[in-house]
Amino acid sequence: MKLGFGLYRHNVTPDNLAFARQCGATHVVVHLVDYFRQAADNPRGDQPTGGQGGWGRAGDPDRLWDLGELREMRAMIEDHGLSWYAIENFDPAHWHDVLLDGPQRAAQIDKLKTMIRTVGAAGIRVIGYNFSLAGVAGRISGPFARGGAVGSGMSGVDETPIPRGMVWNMTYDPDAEGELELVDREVLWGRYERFLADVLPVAEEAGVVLAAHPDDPPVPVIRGQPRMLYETTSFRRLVGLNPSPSNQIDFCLGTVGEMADGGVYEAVDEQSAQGRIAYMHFRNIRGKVPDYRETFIDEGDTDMLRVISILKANLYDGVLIPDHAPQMACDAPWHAGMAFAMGYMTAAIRAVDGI
Ligand SMILES: [Mn+2]
Repeated sequence: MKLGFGLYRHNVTPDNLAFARQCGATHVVVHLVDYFRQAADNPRGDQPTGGQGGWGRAGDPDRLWDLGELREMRAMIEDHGLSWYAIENFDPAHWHDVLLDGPQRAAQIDKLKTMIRTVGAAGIRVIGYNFSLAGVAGRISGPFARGGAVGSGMSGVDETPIPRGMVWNMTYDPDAEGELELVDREVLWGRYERFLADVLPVAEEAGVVLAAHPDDPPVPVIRGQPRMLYETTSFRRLVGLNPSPSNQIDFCLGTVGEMADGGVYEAVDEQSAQGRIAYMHFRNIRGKVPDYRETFIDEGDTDMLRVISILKANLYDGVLIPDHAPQMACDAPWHAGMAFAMGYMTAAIRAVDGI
């Protein structure tokens, strides 16, 4: 298995790429959507929690990922001795009506197909995504990790309705009025199946894997809308929707660890045995939804070495990235938190995998 590092768009700088390599990463996962663009309550720090205003404004609906731009970023990544393994998340501006089954659905499916082909042409093998209406919602931030390190958590479920013009915690139409009407969970699964049927043939042709992130936080209903990937067995249904080899999982160990049913190891085993895990967010937590806390990687409920042992037994060859990590008390809280996680992961992989 491989050690990777996740970077938000504004964090893709020569210094941070050098830092990732110095931490032992060989691969990077890049979020191309700018989650920090226009949200006054989301300063460019670690990661937004997902308040009622979401993560701010979605991007430009007419500006798709561009091959030249991706090649330029790839060259910068490779200049630092790293490989670009995955892009994480589509911009709601590009696919809101796929999620909502709105009037622009067909045109947006075409946009997604174009971008999947572009990603394949740029030599990037994986796109992580979230098929979710509320997206990241209702998380809190506080001194939850050892020694009062600040991280994310959850304390009860946000029941505030999602305003129209917002989906997956970003606003694509600030002028829309009213609230999103309630969508039935089975209707949502139907939209998901249709999306996969539309884009997976193109992904296969382009040599690209689509990797689904589970609903974060994983509760059955949040902001009044149902979720799909909130149980440790939900991945089984997702994979069953479409057998394409490009239908895979961005296995967020933190999110799956938060799931109420407690089947985290079984899910890692089942999905890695079937070769369905494209990459893993390697993050630890304490507690379950709707009341959990993010911890340092070595102090949570999940036995991280047991997870690596399961992956090794199933010959997992994908990437592990730290996802996010508690901020440490020093002049560089984000860097220190990530370096701590990377050091732990390096040792854990070496101890179990022998590399
Ligand atoms: Mn995650």
